[in-house]
Amino acid sequence: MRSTLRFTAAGLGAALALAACSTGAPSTSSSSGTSGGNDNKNIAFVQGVAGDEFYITMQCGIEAKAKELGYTVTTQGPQKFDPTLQKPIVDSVTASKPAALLVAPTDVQAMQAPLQQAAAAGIKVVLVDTTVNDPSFAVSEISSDNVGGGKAAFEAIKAAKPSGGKVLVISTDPGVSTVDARVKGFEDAAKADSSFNYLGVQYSHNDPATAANLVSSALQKDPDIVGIFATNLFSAEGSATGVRQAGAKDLTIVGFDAGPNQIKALQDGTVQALVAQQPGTIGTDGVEQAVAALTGKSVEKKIQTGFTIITKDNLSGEGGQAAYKSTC
Ligand code: T6T
Repeated sequence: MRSTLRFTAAGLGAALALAACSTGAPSTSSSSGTSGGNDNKNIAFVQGVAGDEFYITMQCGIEAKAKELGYTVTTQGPQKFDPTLQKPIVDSVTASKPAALLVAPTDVQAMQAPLQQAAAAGIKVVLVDTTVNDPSFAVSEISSDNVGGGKAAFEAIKAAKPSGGKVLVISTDPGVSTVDARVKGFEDAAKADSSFNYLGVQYSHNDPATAANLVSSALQKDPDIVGIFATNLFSAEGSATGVRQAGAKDLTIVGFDAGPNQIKALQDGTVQALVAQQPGTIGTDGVEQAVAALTGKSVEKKIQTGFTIITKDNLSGEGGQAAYKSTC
């Protein structure tokens, strides 16, 4: 396994002490280049959900690398992060027989069979971001160090609240490999530190309004919560709204992902730190591995990408550079 893990946390301690390209419709990018001996130059990208800046940034990386290597990309994503909506998209992609499929499965179990069928049809399947229970059919898997990111999120809360207290996690749904791993990294670290009281995880179904309500109710029950870890973009957006609505001032929110709304919440001071992934790199690595498999070159079975902790302190430098794109 190649590990491209890069963890940059410049300025974290100081800052914490203070405190489309994509729609449901397929979009196609083409290139006039050529590569290899195979005539089929079509790569399909199926996002976890359309309109999510994490996947839009990944799409930008995929399109750029595909163009360089002489491939055409068609991107589609379900309107919700939901396997019942993603499965028909995958089934129709399989029927259209692209050379390769880059896909972020929305559930470890429900997407197993449809993706296995894609691979059985001769399509080179690369899992980008999320995975399934048995990924052995995939030529490669590329994702962030999600357990490490969850642990880093706990450390960020601890840096802001060194005397400890109650901490809560807001996630999307159980069965999503990435966010489950982030919860685990956070939970293990929180439970290992006796000055913190881990209140557990609540699920927002990837809906910011639900996340906001969960946070409001949690703060009514436990007004002394000192930290919230929101495991992805929409959980973080909703958690920030919930904290704002509750008027809670002395609370640290650390969110995974760095879309424009998260950056704004950081600038406003509602959120104190963001764990930014490298979705563009996941995309370019994904295309490289797919093309390696298609051209008979050696493939890396597993690639782990790193993350950057963004705070107000590094926003004008490497933090700002790690922010996600809304368009390519
Ligand atoms: O956090 C990313 C992604 O890694 C996760 O699998 C699902 O949520 C995001 O797309 C952000 O919304």
